[in-house]
Amino acid sequence: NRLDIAEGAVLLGGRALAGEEALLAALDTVVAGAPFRHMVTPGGFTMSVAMTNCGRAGWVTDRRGYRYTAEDPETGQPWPEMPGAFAALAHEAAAEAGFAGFEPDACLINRYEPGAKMSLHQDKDERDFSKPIVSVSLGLPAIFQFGGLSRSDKPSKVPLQHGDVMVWGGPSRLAYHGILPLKEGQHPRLGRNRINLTFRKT
Ligand code: MD5
Ligand code: FE
Repeated sequence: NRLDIAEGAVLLGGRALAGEEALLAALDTVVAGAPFRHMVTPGGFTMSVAMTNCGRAGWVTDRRGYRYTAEDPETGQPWPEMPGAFAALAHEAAAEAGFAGFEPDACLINRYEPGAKMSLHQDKDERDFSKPIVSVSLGLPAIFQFGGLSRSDKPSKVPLQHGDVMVWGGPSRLAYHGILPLKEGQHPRLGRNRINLTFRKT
């Protein structure tokens, strides 16, 4: 169940379903060590998406800017280790999409409740854009906006469901993208939440 969305952008529909319980158990362990929090943008806005991280590096934002840190600023402790089930899924999905040898050092975990959104942006805080980004959708469905390399390119809409895995590499690595405000709903396993695991090599 593979859909090519654009050059380098591959949707592996339902790819995370077989390992879902292991992923959710690992997620609970990560969140116990590094709870979700609403970070503040450099412009002073509190994000509607709650975030945490695991792996050697974690993505953070505050009034000083966006960056990767080795420690959770809330606890002063290293981010929780990347669970084996996370790393294996990211590695396998990347290989299936044509990006062999992907070893992410960062996993940003986004939690969307109904109404939460992510405005159109590019992911540019990493050093090596030849590495893909792997993203895993869990819980409530969302509508992903997939744009072009210019902010003004009109984005297309891609529905993302529980268990879908997307790989963004090649020319799609720097495409503008976002998530439309989440619709109200109840997911049997995750309630009123959408969780997205975003794997990156920083
Ligand atoms: C999400 N998160 O669903 C998305 C999944 C973020 C973010 O955008 O920055 O946390 S990652 C989607 C993505 C990453 C890199 C490139 C592209 C999409 N793309 O080219 O469309 O919470
Ligand atoms: Fe992004």
